Amino acid sequence: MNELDKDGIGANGELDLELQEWLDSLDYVLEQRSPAEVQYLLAQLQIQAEKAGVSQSSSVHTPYINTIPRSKQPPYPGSREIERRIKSLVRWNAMAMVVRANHDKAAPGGHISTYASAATLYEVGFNHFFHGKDREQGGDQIYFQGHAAPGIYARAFLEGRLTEQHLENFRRELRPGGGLSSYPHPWLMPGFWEFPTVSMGLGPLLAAYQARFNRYLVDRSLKDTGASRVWAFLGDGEMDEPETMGAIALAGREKLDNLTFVVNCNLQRLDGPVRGNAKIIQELEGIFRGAGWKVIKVVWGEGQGEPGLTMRSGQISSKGTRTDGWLNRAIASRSIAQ
Ligand SMILES: Cc1ncc(C[n+]2csc(CCOP(=O)(O)OP(=O)(O)O)c2C)c(N)n1
Repeated sequence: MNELDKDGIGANGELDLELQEWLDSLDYVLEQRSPAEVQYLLAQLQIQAEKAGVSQSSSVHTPYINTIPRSKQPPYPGSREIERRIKSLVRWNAMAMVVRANHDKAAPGGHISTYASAATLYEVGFNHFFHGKDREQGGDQIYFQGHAAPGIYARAFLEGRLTEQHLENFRRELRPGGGLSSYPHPWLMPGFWEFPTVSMGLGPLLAAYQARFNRYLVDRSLKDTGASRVWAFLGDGEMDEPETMGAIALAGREKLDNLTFVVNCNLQRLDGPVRGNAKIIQELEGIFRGAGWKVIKVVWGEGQGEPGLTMRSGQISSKGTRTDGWLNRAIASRSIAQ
């Protein structure tokens, strides 16, 4: 070995030359072979090194980039333009509803940044992933992030399922003529919400148990829930709750491949920023992967800071033995201020 730098790596160009040869070989097999074959070759290299005493500690983290590279992104299966316009209308109405409610002297409050930063995630879910109850085998079950309720109401308004009166009575559901509950709860709005969320940690835990119960129904031949997927939309602050951590461990242990968590990492929680200067996406990836989940990271998108939401259901809900996590970077929390 030549002159060494402080990490024990050759400081002159010889190692770079060696590295280039390895990279060229890798490029060659990447072109010629399938991803599984490349994985096999890399694993063999690692085994060979381990046998020689060169240990490569395994990591639950992958590089801080999108999991699905641009070259592997399929064409978007819809109209980005129309969908973006609908999303903007929904987000505007959600904001108007909350702001108007707070002009009332009762000032009932309401959140808007949660939905503002997660609007694209929900639209992609509604337009491309969620299955309704009219589907054979019952459709999907969705745990909406409680503080995102204004956006879900605003969307239902555009669909004609809620009236202006409902929106005017946001957070005052007992008013004459009806209104909307602050948060999702089937007791408060039986025809609208399927599950209660909002006490942070409740959604992920209920979702994991729901997914496990769905498996139980199949295993006992009580009901065919095989095609149902359970979704939970969560904030990065909510990931701190002990219930959330328990849910991740339970789902991994039980190999619940019918469960997807979508975590909107907008870096804020009511009482302050999430994790100061750390990379929350990386931290969460480690927790999920460590518990046996499959993680898809969406760190950036193609333009204007929008995430690259071009995943096919085949990728996000692939029938492996693992559960899905979908980590998304903050995209639009700024919109409330504009
Ligand atoms: C158990 C519990 N503790 C405290 C709160 C009060 N609270 C409401 S929203 C929130 C922060 C949510 O942050 P995050 O999960 O990151 O969601 P975001 O709104 O940023 O998308 C807190 C602490 C709560 N809802 N539940």
